[in-house]
Amino acid sequence: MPPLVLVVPCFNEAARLDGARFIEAVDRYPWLQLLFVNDGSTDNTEQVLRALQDQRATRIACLHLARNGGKAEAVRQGLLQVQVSTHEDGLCGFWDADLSAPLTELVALRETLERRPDVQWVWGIRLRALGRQVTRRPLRHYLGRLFATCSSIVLGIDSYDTQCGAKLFRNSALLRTVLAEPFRSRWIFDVELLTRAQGVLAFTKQTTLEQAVYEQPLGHWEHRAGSKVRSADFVNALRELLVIRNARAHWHRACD
Ligand SMILES: Nc1nc2c(ncn2[C@@H]2O[C@H](COP(=O)(O)OP(=O)(O)O)[C@@H](O)[C@H]2O)c(=O)[nH]1
Ligand SMILES: [Mg+2]
Repeated sequence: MPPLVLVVPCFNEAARLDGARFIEAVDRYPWLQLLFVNDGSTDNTEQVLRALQDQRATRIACLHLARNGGKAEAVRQGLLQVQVSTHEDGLCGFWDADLSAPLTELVALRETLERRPDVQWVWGIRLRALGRQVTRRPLRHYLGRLFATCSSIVLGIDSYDTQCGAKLFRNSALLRTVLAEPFRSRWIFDVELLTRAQGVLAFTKQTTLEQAVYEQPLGHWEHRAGSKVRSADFVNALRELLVIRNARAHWHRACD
């Protein structure tokens, strides 16, 4: 069972962070380690995370960033730290701190990586369908569908749901390469990850993005209050699609 280090970005999460659920997960899954990235929080997040770390010091680590740089950079810093400190055969990922996706969802996502050696990344998606418990606010759901359509038109990548905060990766050269530079987008770095990976894979010619990335519907997702994302950020997200499209040529050239 390869170890899995899960990066959990936290910006002012002191009131929302449910420490007991994280402790329960590390106790239940011997392969799981947590790396919380405190992204320059101005509330008590640092103290809350230190108390959590003290409870399971060998399984829970924290990275405290001095200044708030946004989720994209916090996740990048966390995943980069995992790359230097863990084994090449290992797994990593990132997960939203509010546990909209419960940590029990890790089992099925991880199982796909074990069963499918050809797959590099397994990304959770929020597919509303019978037999699944996916509860979202209608506005967020429909904006999400619209965004996926726009993203597919602008970038030609047919992802169903790039913005779900439940994603796993292999610790491979592909991941290290796409993390090498800071993201240009603040809101939709997940789309930028796919675009960068597309460039790297086109260069190495070993596989395609469609083969390397597997979108897997979650069994359970539940809307949590206290989101820092506003509906108005939808416009920012659309603008960033164009930024990513412009940067794509630069990135693909850098891979050549
Ligand atoms: N590092 C960092 N994380 C953030 C920031 N804003 C949000 N997050 C984290 O991103 C995750 C998802 O945030 P949330 O507000 O629930 O967004 P939503 O679920 O997409 O509505 C949580 O783990 C947050 O702590 C930020 O400025 N910096
Ligand atoms: Mg959330």
